[in-house]
Amino acid sequence: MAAIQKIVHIDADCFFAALEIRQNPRLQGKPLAVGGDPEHRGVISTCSYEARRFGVHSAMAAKRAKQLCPGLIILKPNMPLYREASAQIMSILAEYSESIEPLSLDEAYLQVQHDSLCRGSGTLTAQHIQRRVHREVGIRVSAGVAPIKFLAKIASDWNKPNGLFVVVPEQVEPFTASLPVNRLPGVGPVTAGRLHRCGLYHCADIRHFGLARMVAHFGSFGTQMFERAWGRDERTVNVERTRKSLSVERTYSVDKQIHELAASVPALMTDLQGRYHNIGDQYRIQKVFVKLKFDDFRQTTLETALPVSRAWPAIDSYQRLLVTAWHRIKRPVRLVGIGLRLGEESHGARQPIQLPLFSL
Ligand code: TTP
Ligand code: MG
Repeated sequence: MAAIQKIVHIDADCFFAALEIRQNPRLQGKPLAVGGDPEHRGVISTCSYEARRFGVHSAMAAKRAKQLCPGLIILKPNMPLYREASAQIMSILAEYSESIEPLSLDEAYLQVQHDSLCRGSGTLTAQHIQRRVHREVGIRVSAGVAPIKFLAKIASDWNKPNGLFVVVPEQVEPFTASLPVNRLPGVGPVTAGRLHRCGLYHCADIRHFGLARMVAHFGSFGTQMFERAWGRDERTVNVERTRKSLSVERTYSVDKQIHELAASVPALMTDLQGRYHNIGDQYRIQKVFVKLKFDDFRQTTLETALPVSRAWPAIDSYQRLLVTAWHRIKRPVRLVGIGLRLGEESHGARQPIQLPLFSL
């Protein structure tokens, strides 16, 4: 049997907003967001917990956020500030483990090692990191500890903000049994709705439903959900993680017709740009791609190289691809996705692309 792993997942609390408050403490306690201009179709990147009480959240149109919370202060993003803080956090993490997998500017997995500081205790490692980030970076991070990767990530979200939640090996089985299905990785509101329609609300229900029926209803993702529902996740902390693509997609409540596809692109591109910044935007964009899922659940993807001269794809490059892809099946569309295929770092010599620990 493989040795039990100890994995810590760290995720900063309202990262961009917390750094803005650190820079200007008078913002403390106020509903604050970082994002684009409400008058120019701007989108919220994140917001303080005070703003979240009004229903404001990431990826929401800034205009809508202002309607929900008229007193909302919206600041423009200051990426250099966020990158510097991210590098500081990652270098603190590096003191606690040699195996770190950064997922974005404010989030990483650590494999706890026996011979490291804190001598192999996941809980102590998490507590030390939380204290040090607060003291040295001036913001709070939440932490999750578990023997399994996806549970460590769920655990860091469990008691946010400034939370610490530990799932010990004996708790894996009962903890996952009672986990609501929308907590499983990759399960958004649409899949959660489909699971609920099958009578599946908690992971225990998925276990009883059985693998065969999960696959019949949800295809290969059904297998993954079934595995996770039993608390199984073979993945280890992946130090050499390379990012090859980045994408965003939307499932629409009413199917779209061909003439409506072009209008869906600007909002998707704003989301994509947010994510690209979030991974540190140090990757060169090599190709753009689109994905369409039709009302009969058939899907197609299509990609094309980005002209070398362009740093960021033009809206019409996605719009043209969508139309070409649509002509393959010619049916109403339930899901539109757009994405980037990423190449080596945009600055510096040719080398394998990694998420660098200290220069995110
Ligand atoms: P998250 O960790 O998802 O969010 P957060 O740190 O703001 O809040 P939480 O306390 O729930 O963890 O993302 C980290 C940063 O990435 C966030 O501060 C802003 C940026 N971001 C975007 O720009 N667009 C997005 O859609 C999301 C989700 C995040
Ligand atoms: Mg965060």
